[in-house]
Amino acid sequence: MNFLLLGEQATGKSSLLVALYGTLVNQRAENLRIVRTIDDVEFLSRGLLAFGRQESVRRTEVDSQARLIVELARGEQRVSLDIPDRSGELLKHTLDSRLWDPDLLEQVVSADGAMLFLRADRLEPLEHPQPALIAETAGEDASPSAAAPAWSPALMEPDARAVDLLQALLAQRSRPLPVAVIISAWDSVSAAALGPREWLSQSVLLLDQYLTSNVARLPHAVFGVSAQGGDFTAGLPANLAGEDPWDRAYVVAPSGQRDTLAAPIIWLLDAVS
Ligand SMILES: Nc1nc2c(ncn2[C@@H]2O[C@H](COP(=O)(O)OP(=O)(O)OP(=O)(O)O)[C@@H](O)[C@H]2O)c(=O)[nH]1
Ligand SMILES: [Mg+2]
Repeated sequence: MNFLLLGEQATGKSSLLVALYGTLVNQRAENLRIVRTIDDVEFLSRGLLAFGRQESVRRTEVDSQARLIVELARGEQRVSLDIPDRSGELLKHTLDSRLWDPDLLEQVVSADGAMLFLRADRLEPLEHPQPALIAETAGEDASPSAAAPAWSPALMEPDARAVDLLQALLAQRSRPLPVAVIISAWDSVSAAALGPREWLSQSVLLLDQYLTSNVARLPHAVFGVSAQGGDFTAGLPANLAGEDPWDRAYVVAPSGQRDTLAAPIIWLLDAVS
């Protein structure tokens, strides 16, 4: 199975792969384990060491060819998994220039499923407008003229960019693409009690509506993911700091139940078969 990670810079793609690898290798996922690793997984082992020190993973370089290629056992079944970890900068460039990176295009056409990444702490709705915005719009010389930059795709809001991406992607495919929507840094969500789907419909409305109206071509499910288990910059609470990285990491499944990092992969495997 080829699964595609879709997300702009710093949306949590590599962090999820690292935590997923830790979960599988340490057999924390019920009924899913690694039989053998096929490619170099050093970047994942390094990531786990970083998580152990409460450090985030490094950003992925544009020319990186890192990928998770493993053979998994799911009960009696054997599944090969190939998940390239490309830099979010490549996707950003594709969206801004409206020209597919050839490598990315090949993956888009051949992928069996995808994970679409959005980072929760960047999308939480603002309770109050920011002072700078108020000043700009209420000021006497706040005419739309001089300071307004020319429109470009880079100025679109993250939810419009995500919809733009899915539209561009569907234009390249005739087959449906199952999508696990990953809300990363879920530990930073203030209204976590809402559950991932409800959070999406409140915080990323346009994407939520687009997914709903294209469910036949984009069967999907929404997961909250905390790959780090918390915010390293704020420091983890003592009870979490003493745990192994694969025990800190968690997923909130579409049902609202806490689950392991393997849950989005299991959903994708089911959606594809
Ligand atoms: N609070 C919190 N922050 C997280 C979590 N996972 C990732 N982050 C933050 O998100 C940043 C980016 O994560 P990465 O996994 O490197 O993101 P990426 O999508 O691989 O980014 P590129 O390699 O640039 O494409 C990290 O440096 C952390 O600051 C999490 O579980 N919780
Ligand atoms: Mg990365």
